[in-house]
Amino acid sequence: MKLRLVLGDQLSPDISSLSDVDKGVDVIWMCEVRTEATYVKHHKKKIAFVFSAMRHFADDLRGQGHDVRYTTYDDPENAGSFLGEITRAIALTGADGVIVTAASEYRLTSRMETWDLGVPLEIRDDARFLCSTADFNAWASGRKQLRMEYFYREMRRKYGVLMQGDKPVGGQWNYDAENRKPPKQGLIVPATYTAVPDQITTDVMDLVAREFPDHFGDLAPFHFAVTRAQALDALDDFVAHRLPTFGDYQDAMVQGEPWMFHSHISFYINCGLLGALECITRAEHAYHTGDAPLNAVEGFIRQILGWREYIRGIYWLKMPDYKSANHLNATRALPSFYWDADTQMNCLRQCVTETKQNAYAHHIQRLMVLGNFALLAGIDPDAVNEWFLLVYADAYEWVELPNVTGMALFADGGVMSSKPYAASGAYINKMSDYCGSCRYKVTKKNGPDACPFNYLYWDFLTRNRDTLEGNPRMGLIYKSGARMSDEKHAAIADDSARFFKALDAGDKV
Ligand code: FAD
Ligand code: DLZ
Ligand code: SF4
Repeated sequence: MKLRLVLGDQLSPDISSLSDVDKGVDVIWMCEVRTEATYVKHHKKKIAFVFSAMRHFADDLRGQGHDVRYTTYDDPENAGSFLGEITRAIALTGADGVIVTAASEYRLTSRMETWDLGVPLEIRDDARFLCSTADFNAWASGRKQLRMEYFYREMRRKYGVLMQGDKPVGGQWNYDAENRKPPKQGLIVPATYTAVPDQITTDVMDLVAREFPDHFGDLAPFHFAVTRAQALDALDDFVAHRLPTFGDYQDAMVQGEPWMFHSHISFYINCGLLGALECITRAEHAYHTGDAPLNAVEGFIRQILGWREYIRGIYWLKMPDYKSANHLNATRALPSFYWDADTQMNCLRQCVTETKQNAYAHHIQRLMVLGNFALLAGIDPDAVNEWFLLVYADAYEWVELPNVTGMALFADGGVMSSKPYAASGAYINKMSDYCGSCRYKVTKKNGPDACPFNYLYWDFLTRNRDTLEGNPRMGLIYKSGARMSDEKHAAIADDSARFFKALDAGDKV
């Protein structure tokens, strides 16, 4: 008799640990454990989501006739960790072996490899990703530079997605240039999918309120899908109502519209309720039936078939060193407004507030507002990573770390992106309506009323000149900086020094 351990982000009926499960003989073990719920102080909504989805998944498996043993967080017998639980499970069931799918994160898989259980432990590959770590490593080996675009094209060919023979449908691989429309006035954004919490979710919410009162974020209202059927409804809802416009407004931000035209399915793909390929197939089908244009469908598919797989490949290629990367030697503490949104910078106030409410922010909010500020202000990557890992319901280290360390902070020195995603207030003003109701003036470059992103942008370039000036993609910007007058440079330095002094003193900036 084998024990099959299923983790909270392995809620897929086709998970490799269950592929040959012997119904009526083997025991499937699932557990809510303190170590996982507290290795960072996850957003309350994230814990509620994972626990509720786990409990529903266990019920689904039971409905299919499996023997599932489930340890709830408040069970007095709960051993508090996976190792403790699996040791207890072996003693209880007399299992002669344990089978588990490798954890998605280095932290856990490396620990699992050291488990001494007294019975054989089989750790199986996670076959749910569309590019295995071995295939990614083979693709990466010998390349001087890793770029997502070339990886993505190979994935399109490999899976025959949006292909006409060996050519991309429409003649172009990438319609990114058509995915950058600023929001127009009066844009109507469809509501996101909302599920009504059932008794299981309500019980979990009570537990989270009781056990994790000091964790970040609002627990209610809670409307995430927590079953596979609901997650499929959420996917259908996206394809029907938001996919057609996804491409146009992929980079746009609108005050009071946290969800925009994005899919809001990362939570479900990452925990296993949805398969990556089925999301891609549904979007491609909408293109072929004429229900969504190519720029939208290609843009969406690129995120999943390209970015998601690429990010995961980079993670396993570069761990464990990736975790301590700090190419720009950034050391500033995380400002308190990342927790309480108490800042006069309206863009940051909106993005933190929505993160707190929803355990979600869309990509451009994460990258060009929250990440951009951390980059410009030189915030310690460890602190930024911890924040991003705990605030979002879709956050697991394999996907969070490369996005933060690589994409947002350039802390990996260019493994992920060829240049830092640094931007002044002009970008945020172009892609959002945040600046209109900000205390700062985005058109002002210097002085106490100027948008801090404007002078911090140039201060960032000056501070990191030695590291960045040689980057071929930064040459033009450094040349234009060199044309600025000495007075202008002095004003930038003064404004930045004043801003940082206030920030570091804990004043409201
Ligand atoms: P959509 O915009 O609708 O995109 C569709 C899907 O594509 C997503 O559901 C996701 O599965 C995938 N995808 C898109 N971009 C990326 C990307 N850069 N990396 C990996 N997958 C991607 N994503 C996470 O899943 N977890 C994280 O912890 C996370 N942290 C991030 C931190 C930063 C600083 C940045 C810049 C990005 C981060 N992302 C993370 C990527 C991206 O922002 C989210 O996947 C996306 O916002 C999820 O919302 P959505 O489902 O509405 O995505
Ligand atoms: C995110 C999470 C949380 C909060 N709690 C649990 C848990 O109690 N039990 C569990 O099996 N999984 C949980 N998870 C998801 C795990 O953290 C995730 O499976 C691993 O981090 C993958 O490396
Ligand atoms: Fe953000 Fe600057 Fe615009 Fe204010 S003016 S919202 S700080 S970009």
